[in-house]
Amino acid sequence: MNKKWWKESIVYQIYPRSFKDSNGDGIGDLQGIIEKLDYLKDLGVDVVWLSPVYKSPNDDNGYDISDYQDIMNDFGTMADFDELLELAHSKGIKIVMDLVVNHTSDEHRWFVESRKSKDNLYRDYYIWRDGKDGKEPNNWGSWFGGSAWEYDEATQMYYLHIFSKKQPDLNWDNPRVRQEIFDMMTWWLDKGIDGFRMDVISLISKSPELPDGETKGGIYGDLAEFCIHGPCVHEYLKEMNEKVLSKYNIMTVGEATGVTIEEAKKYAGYNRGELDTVFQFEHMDLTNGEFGKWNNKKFSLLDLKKIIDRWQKGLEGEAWNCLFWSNHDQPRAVSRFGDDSDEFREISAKMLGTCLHMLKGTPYIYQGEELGMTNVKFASLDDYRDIETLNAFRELTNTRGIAPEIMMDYIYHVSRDNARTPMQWDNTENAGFTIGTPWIGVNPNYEKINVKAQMNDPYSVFSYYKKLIHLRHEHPIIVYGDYEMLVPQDERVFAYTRKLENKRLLVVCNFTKTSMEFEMPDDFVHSNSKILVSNYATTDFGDCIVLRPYEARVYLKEEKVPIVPDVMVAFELCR
Ligand code: TEU
Ligand code: CA
Repeated sequence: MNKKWWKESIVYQIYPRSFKDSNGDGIGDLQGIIEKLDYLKDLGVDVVWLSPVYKSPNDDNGYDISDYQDIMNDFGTMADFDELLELAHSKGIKIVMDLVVNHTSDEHRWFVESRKSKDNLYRDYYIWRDGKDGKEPNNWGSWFGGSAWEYDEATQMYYLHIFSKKQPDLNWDNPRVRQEIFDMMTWWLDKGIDGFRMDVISLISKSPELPDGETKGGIYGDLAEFCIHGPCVHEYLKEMNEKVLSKYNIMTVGEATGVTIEEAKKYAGYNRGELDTVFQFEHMDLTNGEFGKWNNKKFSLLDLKKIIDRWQKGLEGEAWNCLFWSNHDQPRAVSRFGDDSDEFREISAKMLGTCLHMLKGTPYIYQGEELGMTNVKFASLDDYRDIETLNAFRELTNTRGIAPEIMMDYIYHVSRDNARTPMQWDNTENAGFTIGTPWIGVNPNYEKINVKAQMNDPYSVFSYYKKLIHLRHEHPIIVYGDYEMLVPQDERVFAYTRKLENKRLLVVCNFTKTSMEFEMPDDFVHSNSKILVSNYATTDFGDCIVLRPYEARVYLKEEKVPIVPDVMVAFELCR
C-alpha cells in the first residue's frame, strides 16, 4: 500500500469565471473564491483545482494564456492570488493550478515575436510550415472547427493550432521552449502551490512529418493519430519530472485526451518518473458518433460499467485512477448519467455520488455537482458563449447538413456551457452569483437548486456529498481497498466490492427509475454488515433486497467483529 496524500484527497474543481463574482462586473473572480473558502471547508474537500486564472484575452475562457506569470484582469491581481493561496492553506485546503502549455494565446509575447519574421529569436517557439500548392500544409482540422492551420501574412507561412486560431501550438521539440515552461512551473511551485492539472498534455509532441489525417466524411483530416501520445511525449515529461516536479511534494494530473490503459501506465505508472495521475475520457466519450461528441444519445450502463471496471482493474497496483463524472468541458453529471427530472434529480445525484466516491482513485467534484446542478436550455444560440459550441453550430449546420433545431438539441445535451452557468448560491436574483449582469445566463432552476437551500438541510445532495467525503477520510478501505465488480452483465445495477484487511465494502447502485430486486452476494447475506451510507432509509437486510428508483447503498462488513445492523445510521441520512 503505497500511501500518498493525493490518493487520500478529494479534489474540487473551480471554474473561476462562473464561481462567485465579488465586484459586480458579472464575472467570477479570485476575491469571490476567497469569500467561499469556508463553504469548501464545510464541504470538506482537500484540494481545489483552479481552471486557468492567468492573463488571457479569453478566446477560450483562459485556456488561451498571454502571460503565465500574471493574473487575468477580470479575476483580480497577483496580490489576490497570494491572499487566496495563503488563506486556503490556513484552512487546510491545497491549490492545484491549471497548466496550459500545449499552446499559448496568440497574444503571448512569444507569439507576437514569433510571427514577426522567420529569423526572430522566438520563431521556433511555435510550429510554422510553408503551404502546399497554395493551400494549408496538410488537411488537419482544428478541434474547434475549421483548419488547424492559420496563414500569417507577415511571413507568408502557416502556424499550427489544434484549438482556436488564437491558441497557437507551442513547439516542444525546441529545448528553449521546454526550459521556459519548466522555469515558469518552478516559479509557481516556489510560491507554494500544490500541483498542476496539465491541459491536453498528451498533445505536446507531434509526429514530425505532419502527414494528412483520415477525413471520415468531413472536410478535414483527423490529427489525433499524429498528435496524441506523440513520439517524444514521455521523454519530455520525464525531463519535466526530473527538472521540476520531483523537487516538490505536489500532485500532478495530466489531461490525457485519447489515453488507453497501456498508455496511462506510461504517463502515470508508479516509478515511471512522469506524472502522478491522468484523466482518461473513455466514459466521457461513450456516446460519441459520426459528429464527434455532438448528439443527443443516452449512455448505456453496460458500456459505462465496462469502462470503469477496465480502468479499476487495469491500473491496480501500477497506477492510480482519477474519478469524475463531469468537468468544465462536460455536461452536468445528473443530467447525463442520472435523471434531472423534479422527481428523481436529488436521489439520482446522490446515487451517482455514491457510485463514484466509493471507487478506487481520487474523486473530483465539479462545482455545483454537490448541489445536483443540471444542464441548461437557453432559448437562443446567442445565449451561448463557448467557442467550441458556437463554431460547431456553424460548421455542422453549414457543411454537415444538421438542422439547426437538431443541433440545438445536441447543444442541450453536450455543450460545455452546461457546466459553465453560474454557481447557484441562493434564490436571489442571478442565484447570488453576481449583483451585476452575469457573463453567461444563470440556470433558471436556481430558485430551487442552490447552496442556501441545501447547506442546512441534512437530506440535501450537499449534505450527502459531505457525508461521502467524510467517509473517505474516515475509512482507509474506501481509499486503498481492492476493487471487484459484481453482476457485470446487469444492465440496471452497478455493484462492486472493496476489500482491505478484515474489512469489506459492498456498493450497490440502481441506475434506473424502476424498483428491482437485487440478490445480495453470499458473503454479505446474514452476515454482520451495516449500512455505511444510503440515499434512502433502509430497513431490509435479507438475501434479496428491493432497490428503489436510483437507490444506492453501501454496506460495510468487518470479519469477526459483530456489528448490529444499524438502521438508524441510514435513517439519519435519508428521508
Ligand atoms: O480540453 C481538451 C479537449 O480535448 C477538448 O477539446 C475537449 O475534448 C472538449 O472541450 C470537450 O468538449 C482542454 C480544456 O479542458 C478545454 O477547456 C480547453 O478548451 C482545451 O483544452 C484547450 O485548451
Ligand atoms: Ca468580478
